[in-house]
Amino acid sequence: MHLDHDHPGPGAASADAHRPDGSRRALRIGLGGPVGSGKTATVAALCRALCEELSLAVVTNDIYTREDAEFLLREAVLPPERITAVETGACPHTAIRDDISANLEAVEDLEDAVGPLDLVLVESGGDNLTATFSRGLVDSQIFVIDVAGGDDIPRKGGPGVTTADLLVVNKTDLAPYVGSDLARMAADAKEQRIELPVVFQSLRSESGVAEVAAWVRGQLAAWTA
Ligand SMILES: Nc1nc2c(ncn2[C@@H]2O[C@H](COP(=O)(O)OP(=O)(O)OP(=O)(O)O)[C@@H](O)[C@H]2O)c(=O)[nH]1
Ligand SMILES: [Mg+2]
Repeated sequence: MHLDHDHPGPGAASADAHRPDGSRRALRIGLGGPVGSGKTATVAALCRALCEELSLAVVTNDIYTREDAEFLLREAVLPPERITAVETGACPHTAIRDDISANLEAVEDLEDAVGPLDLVLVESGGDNLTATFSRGLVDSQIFVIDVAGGDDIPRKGGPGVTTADLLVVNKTDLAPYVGSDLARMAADAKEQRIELPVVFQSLRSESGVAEVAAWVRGQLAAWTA
């Protein structure tokens, strides 16, 4: 059991940056956030945006199924051997924060099987605003919320909104239909996060995941520097 409720902030590396053979392991980025906010869709778009330039793999977490992994396999965003599902069987945050052993094993097995890898994306099962990843599992984390979940979510705060290395406010295309005030969401997010970055995106728009992909490239540059 690995207990880690301590989040030292962006750029803080998790333990063991090297593999047993001394080579640098892949950068691990976690994606968390409420149910249905667009985590899997963001993972899929990131794979499509980055797979030509990077060696990458994905670990998904679902409570009782492998649906997110099956979606990514159906969409063929990566070759099948680069996508692994962890069935958590309990609250999603347990597997990404409290007992990270199944996820660590999945990440390490992927590196052994298809490595060397530059990047592993770990998607948490959809959870509430308090869910964050252990720094023993991921090096940085993206918290994905969406405009349809209510434009008061950034104001409500919680560790995902306030401490994630990147906050993504997804589905901006839906804002006019659900009456969400994007300017208010941006102001509230700024107040909660001060200097930490926030990206507003619509995966239905032409620019799609481009800004998040650029952020990932920046994280990777810092990791390999
Ligand atoms: N309109 C719109 N729909 C989106 C966008 N991003 C994702 N969706 C849709 O939102 C739904 C949920 O997306 P997912 O990516 O499955 O959400 P998730 O956060 O992975 O969900 P869980 O893993 O079940 O918590 C899907 O029908 C997506 O196609 C977006 O930017 N705009
Ligand atoms: Mg998902």
